Order: sequence, then structure tokens, then C-alpha cells
Amino acid sequence: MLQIRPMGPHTGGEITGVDVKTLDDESFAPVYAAWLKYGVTVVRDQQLEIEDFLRYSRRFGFIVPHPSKSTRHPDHPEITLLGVDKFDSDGKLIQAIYRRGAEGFHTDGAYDEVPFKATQLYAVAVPSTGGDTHFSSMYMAYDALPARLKTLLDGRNGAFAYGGRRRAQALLNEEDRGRPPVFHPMIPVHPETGRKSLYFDPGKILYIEGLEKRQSDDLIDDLTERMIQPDAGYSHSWRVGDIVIWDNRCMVHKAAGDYPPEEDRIHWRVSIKERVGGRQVAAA
Ligand SMILES: O=C(O)CCC(=O)C(=O)O
Ligand SMILES: [Fe+2]
Repeated sequence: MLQIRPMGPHTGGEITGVDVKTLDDESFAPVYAAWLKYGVTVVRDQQLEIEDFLRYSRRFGFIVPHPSKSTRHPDHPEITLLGVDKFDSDGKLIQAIYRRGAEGFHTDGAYDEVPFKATQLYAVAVPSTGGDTHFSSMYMAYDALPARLKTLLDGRNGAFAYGGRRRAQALLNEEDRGRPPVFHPMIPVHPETGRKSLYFDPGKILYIEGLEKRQSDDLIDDLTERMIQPDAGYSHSWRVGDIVIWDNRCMVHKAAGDYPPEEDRIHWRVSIKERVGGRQVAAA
């Protein structure tokens, strides 16, 4: 029987008692509703082939291949492999793969005109210790902003690009680097829940439109301090067979990046959009 229970104080929900391979529309509705409510949900104990994972993921939107071409699954470009081939030919750990997503809290796909609605991971191998994924609600980040910052940011766009101000582009092929920025509202209204959130990613934002450079840089530092609120988080400890999906429109996340490097931590990953089109970092 399908059961849903909260995992964190305000975010994170756990779903048990379903097999996503055979879920009909009636049973999918509460799964989708829980995801909107909790921002991030885990479905436990799934045994999936890649096609099953892709089919289930399409229920949330359009799957697009991730711009990092070198980490795509060789036979299924829509699947990104996390944690695969993390040692180079000299046996040295490649940090960009081992610590992927661990540089700081972020939202996926802010560098595209249509950013990723959701990211979904399926755990294939899990280390004996560490390797959690941390999440935090940007609804709560918005709610906690002082009135002067809500007023300053509402109706204003941020400029975002892959790699942000540091232009960290190690996972991109040469031909996909250095694309111009795209613009997104800093205070979006969530298209499905109607709630306002802070749309912010310190590793991808370049500047906030209409502000002097100094003011923009200071505000980016300030928002970096404010974005993670007490009790807004959930940390996921992975089990093999977990499917975790988060809503990039209202959540930030980061990998802990702290597991024993000699152990496997492998996920299949998909990037999901509300609609396709717009300018993308890399053509599919
Ligand atoms: O590996 C993880 O825990 C999350 C990595 C990440 O940031 C992502 O898949 O977008
Ligand atoms: Fe990420």
C-alpha cells in the first residue's frame, strides 16, 4: 500500500509501497502531489532497468540530455552517469567526477533559458559511509528575507551562466564552453504551487540586473549567507534502489562529497524540463 511520510521538518518526503514500473495514473497523482509539497521525495526499494527509469521520469516532464557530454551514458544520452570513471589513466582521483555537485548548494540547469524543472537520481551503488545529498527549501529562504531585500529583488532578473563567475567548466567539452548568460527572475512564483521563492545559485549567478557591480557582488554574498535557513533542509542517506527527485524551481541541493573514494557511489541521473526549447548550453 502506498505510504507517504515527511522526512525533514518542512521538506523531504518518503514514499513506500509502490512499484514505479506499474504505477497507474491514479496512484501517480499522490506521488506527484507529495513531490510538490515536500520539494524532494524518495521512492524506496525500486528495481529498475534504464528504460523503466526513463519511462517513469517522463511522467514528470521532458527529459533533456545534460550538457556534460563526457558523463552521458554511452547508449542512453538522456542518462548522466554519476560517479563512473572517477580515476584517470594514472589512477588519480578526478575531483570533478568524485565531487560533482559538492562545491556548494545549487539549482540545476540555471544556465539554460528553460532551466531544469526537476532532477531525478536512481541509486545503483552506495558507499558504506558518507555520500549523502543535502537539500534546502528556497521557499523558506524567500520567506526569511528582510522586507527591503524582497522589495529590491522582486521583479528583478539574475544573469546565470554555466560555471558562474569562476567559469568552472571542467565537465564541459571545449565547444560548449563560454556561452552567454541567460536571465531568470530572482523571485519567481512557482507555476504549480503559486508560492514565491528565492531563485539563486552562487556558483552560476554572474550578476543581478540593474545594480552597480559592487552592489550586485555584495548582494550575492549576502544571499549566499541567507539562502540556507534553519529547519529548511533534508539530508538524504542513500540506499540502493532509491529514486530521489527534487524540484529545482524551489529547492537547492549539494552532494556531501565525503565518501571513501575507493568505494562506488553510482547513480543514473536525468534532467527534466517543463517544456523544451529556449537557448541551451549545449545542443542535445
Ligand atoms: O550526487 C549527488 O548527490 C547530487 C549531485 C548533483 O548535484 C546533481 O546530480 O545535480
Ligand atoms: Fe546538482
